[in-house]
Amino acid sequence: MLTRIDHVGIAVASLEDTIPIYEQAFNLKCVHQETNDRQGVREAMLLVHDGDTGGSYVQLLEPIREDTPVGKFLAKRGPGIHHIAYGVHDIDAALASLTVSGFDLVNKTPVHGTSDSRIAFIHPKGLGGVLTELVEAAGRH
Ligand code: CMX
Ligand code: CO
Repeated sequence: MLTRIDHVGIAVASLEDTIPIYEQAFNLKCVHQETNDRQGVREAMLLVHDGDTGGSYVQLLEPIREDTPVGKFLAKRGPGIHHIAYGVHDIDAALASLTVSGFDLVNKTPVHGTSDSRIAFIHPKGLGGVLTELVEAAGRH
């Protein structure tokens, strides 16, 4: 079902401050930035590896308001790893399978993600305390 690690999502207070640190530390390039109002974030994607099934990235996340998942996370825990995201070929099939298996889906149907991907979150409680995102890249369905 999973094709790759698509990204590791990291909650930060400031994209401007953190992007150069990651670029310098690992010689990464920030290849994309966007604001996702529904998710309540400004995000930056730093490419780690461009593979056959799509890219792997570090995703830096800055909240656009306090009452958002990343805003609440930062206030409670401070900066750090917020979620892991796996690539899938068919997110509808993946969600159907997880539903049958009884997992607690935050998104029962896919929502809009980075670069017009389709994404869905699975609650951390059922997955060892790790908030998990599935990503179907644009144009792959
Ligand atoms: N990782 C692990 N556990 C987390 C967590 C995270 N990122 N965020 C919250 N939790 C835990 C809390 O520690 C808390 O646990 P306890 O009950 O044991 O204390 C519990 O979940 C509830 O915490 P909360 O602060 O009250 O958070 P909410 O229930 O309001 O929301 C969640 C939690 C997962 C439903 C919410 O964060 C969510 O909907 N996330 C999906 C959307 C998202 O994260 N968007 C931003 C990223 C966008 C992108 O990647 O594109
Ligand atoms: Co993400």
